[in-house]
Parts: sequence; C-alpha cells; structure tokens
Amino acid sequence: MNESQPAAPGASAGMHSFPSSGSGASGAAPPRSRWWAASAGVVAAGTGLVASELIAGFLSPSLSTMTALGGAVIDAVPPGVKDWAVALFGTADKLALLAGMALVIAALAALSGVLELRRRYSGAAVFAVFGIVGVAAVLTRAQVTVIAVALPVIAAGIGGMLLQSLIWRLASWQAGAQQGRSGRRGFLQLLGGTGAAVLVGGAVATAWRGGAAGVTEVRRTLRLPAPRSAAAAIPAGAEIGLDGMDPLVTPNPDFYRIDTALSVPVLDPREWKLKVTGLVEREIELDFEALQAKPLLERHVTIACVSNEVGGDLIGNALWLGWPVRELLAMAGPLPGADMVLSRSSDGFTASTPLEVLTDNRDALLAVGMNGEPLPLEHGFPVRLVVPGLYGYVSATKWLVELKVTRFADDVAYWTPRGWSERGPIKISSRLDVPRDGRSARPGQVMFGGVAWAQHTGIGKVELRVDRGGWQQAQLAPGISVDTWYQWQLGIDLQPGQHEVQVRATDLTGTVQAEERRPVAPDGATGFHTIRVDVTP
Ligand SMILES: Nc1nc2c(c(=O)[nH]1)N[C@H]1C(S)=C(S)[C@@H](COP(=O)(O)O)O[C@H]1N2
Ligand SMILES: [Mo]
Repeated sequence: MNESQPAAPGASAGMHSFPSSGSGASGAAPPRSRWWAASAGVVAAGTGLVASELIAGFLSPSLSTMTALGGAVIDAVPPGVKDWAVALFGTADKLALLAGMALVIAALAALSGVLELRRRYSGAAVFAVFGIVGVAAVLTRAQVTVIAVALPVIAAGIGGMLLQSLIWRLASWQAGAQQGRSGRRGFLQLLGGTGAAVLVGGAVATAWRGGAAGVTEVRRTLRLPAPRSAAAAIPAGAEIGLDGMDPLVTPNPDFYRIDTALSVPVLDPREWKLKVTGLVEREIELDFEALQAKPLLERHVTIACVSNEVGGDLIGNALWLGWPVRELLAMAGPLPGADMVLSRSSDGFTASTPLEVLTDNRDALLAVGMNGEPLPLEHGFPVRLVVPGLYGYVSATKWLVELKVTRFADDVAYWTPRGWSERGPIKISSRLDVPRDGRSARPGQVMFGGVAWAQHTGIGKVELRVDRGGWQQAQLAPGISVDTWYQWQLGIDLQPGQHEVQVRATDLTGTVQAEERRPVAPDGATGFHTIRVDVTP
C-alpha cells in the first residue's frame, strides 16, 4: 500500500469511519500517513509513560514501572551463562538497559499507531499488553504496593486513549482530504502539543530519577555525630605511595559500586526505620535519630566483591562510622537455633550473614558514614551493613531496612539461588599494581608494589617470584588494622627479556593464598595475580 494512499473510510466495520464519508471528492491526502500514525503511537506511549514516571517521581522513585521492568529484565537473565554473572554482578550499564527498553517500547508503540490506523482498537490492544507487562514486572518486585501496580495501568490507559484520539484525527484528516476538507490541523495540534509535553515531562522525570533532589539535600545538610570510639590512627609508613598504587583509603567517588538496583534507592532518613524481626525475644524498630544517638565507632574496613577477579578492582577501603550490629542484636535477643541474619534492603535485595559473624568481637557495623560524610546515595544512604571479612553479597547490604534473625535452613538470600554460595568469607588475596601488566622497564632494579588482604585475619607476609623462581619476601607496610588491605613493595633486579612476575600473600595464621586458578563463582576467585614485564636496555 502506498504510504500516501489513505485507507478508504467505512470500508470495513473495524475501520475508523465518519458519518459524512461521501465518496468521489479527491483532495490532497495527508502525506506519509503511516509515518504520522507511527509518530502518534510513539507520542501516545511516551505520554503514558512520562505521566506515570512523573507520578512515581513525585510520590517515590521506587514506584517507577520502568525501574520495575528493568529489574525484572535483570533478574530474568538466565543463570549458567558465564558472562551473565560478570555482567550483572559486575558493573552492568543500567542506563543502556533503560535506553534499550525505551527503544523497544517506542518501536512497538510506532507499530501500534500503524495498526490502529488500519483497524480500530488493534493499536490500543498493544497498549493493553504494555499495561499487562508493566503490572507483571511490578509483581515480580520485592515490595509491591497498590500504587506501583496502578501506575502501569494508568500509563497504558492514558497512552491508549491518546492513541485513539490521535488516530481518529489522523483518519479524519485522511477522510477530509478525500472530501476536500482538511482535518490536518486537529491532528497536528494534538500531536505537537502532547509531543512537546512528553519532551518536557520526560526531562523532568529523568532529572527526578537521577537527582532525587529532596533526599540529596537532606543528606547534604546532615551532620553526623562524632564517634564515641575513633579509628586507630593510620600507622606511619602504611601508605607506600608508589606512583600507580591505589590510595590506602579509597575516596568515595572512586569507590567501586556493585548492586542490582536499576535506580539508586532514595530513602529519606527522617522516614527510615530498621526492623529486627524473626527469631528474637524482642522485635525492635530503630529510627535514624535513635541510631545516631548510639555510641558510634569509626573503623577502617576494606570491603570486596565476590566477583572481583584476581588482580581486579572491585575492592575498596573506607573509614566507616556506625553502630556495632552485635549491640542491636543483643537488644533483640536471638533465640536458640538461629544461625543467620537475613538483611534486606528497601529494594528487596537480601544477604545471608552468619549470626556468629555479627555477634563476635569484630566490628560489623550499621554504617551511617563513609570517609567522614554520610553514606553516598549509591553506597547505601542512609544506613548499610559493613562486615569485616565477608564478601559484599553476603554482608554489605545497602539501603538497609530489615534484619531478620533466622536459619540458613529456612531462608535464602538474593544471590544464593543464582549460583553463588550461601556463605562468602573473603579469600586471602594480593594484587600487583606497579608496574602495570605489560609495561616495559630498564634492566636493573625494578620497583614492584601493590596490596594484599585477608580481612579480619590480617596479612603476615607478601612474596614475589620471577619466572617461577624462588619466592622473595616483599617489604610489607603496616596495616591500619587486620580488617583492611596492606600495601607492600619490593625492588627486584631484572635482566633484559620478558619476565613473568607473580605475587602471593600469607595471612597472620600462616595460611598461604591458593595457587589454583578458580573463577569468581560460586564463592570468590583464587590464583596468583600474574603480570608480564618487558625489560629492554
Ligand atoms: N541493597 C543492596 N545492597 C548490596 C548489593 C545489592 O545489590 N543491593 N550488592 C552487594 C554487593 S555484591 C557488594 S560487593 C557490595 C558493594 O558495595 P559498594 O557498592 O558500596 O561498593 O554491596 C552489597 N550490598
Ligand atoms: Mo559483590
């Protein structure tokens, strides 16, 4: 069918038809009516979507259907695929996912416009499917509210009605053209008006989404209390400071970020509450003010991701301010038989931490501060867990809202059914940062440097070997505490040629880092970080 050929009005019962569809009159048919119909579909879908995202942004960003849909897409990616874990557990590009979703919706919406022009209600049916998919996505989320379910219905309803209205006008433009009239203005005005509204509203919704302005402002003006117990001073010489080494304390903007949250949860500390539930003598509810009034500790702790490859950078060291979890749990009184705490975030992520780890003498914290400021939104504002010695996925719950005292036999955490171990103690590891892999050096002494960690046990020794020769002990800098990484350095004389250099660490109990190369799943990579150095005169 030629694009500029209008459909004959009244040709079938399903077609848009107009009372005065006299025939014979031939005016200028609207050019490219299929393109106009497609545009109408896109604008109609955009209007519904933007309207619902604005409502969500206004009420609570966690109500966003797009966020729910993206989360459902992330969760639906089938397990077993190797790259899957890396892509998700690693730094998945959420913006690209949202953009991809928007493109798919736009394409389907364009199609719905063309369908609607052909046959009344056929395009609207596509919108009904949008609504159903949206509701289904919302229902897969951890926290389902009536408003969250209503929003995709509202979006589909607004979109569907607008589509009908636009296509009716387009069809009457076509029909009018045949009769020498022009319905052109009616259609173009509505399309232009709503299109402009979509652009403006979309910009606002996007800004809200990213900015979460109110809470950002609350965070900015928040004054955290001084710690009752300050962190031990950083020992002299702990920071070696070779060119190319990471700073001993990772600045917040450089701190790695890993989570499943499509949009950063935005929690207002004035409304935040932490519930302690499950196998306890007393359930407890704690608000932010009460938490701040507790005697807080400040401690350096190095946290790491289980997806950190040997030599990888999904690890960071910060000064955390918080209240020991063991004190809160002591108030609640865990019942006999409990062996796990399932921590839950506002967006439904959960982590399973052995009760024992949270009640022993280590400083597992309900953290409110990171490097002297309130937690950044991406790192769990207003409160997160930080547990020395465990990978983040089983301990470091951000945007924390609940601690359920339970049993490993009764509850599973988010990543457990997805191919990751239910327990995740951090493995002794070490990393060669200087020189970078593949760099060339002059013959003679080459200075090597890096970090090693065995949280809550501490590092006793770091060694290097060249070309699989004997191990040579590096100079180990004093650690801030056993809960942090340690820096080390060693100068080695190298002859011209290609050399392979490896590092291994030994913890303070004498356990040596495992040589066997193992992947990150199910409970953390092992193997020696190995680099190549090209020594040329
Ligand atoms: N709410 C929530 N908390 C979470 C996660 C998550 O997906 N959601 N991921 C965990 C994982 S896998 C890691 S490694 C750490 C990372 O913390 P960071 O982003 O502050 O570095 O957060 C943990 N806490
Ligand atoms: Mo992680």
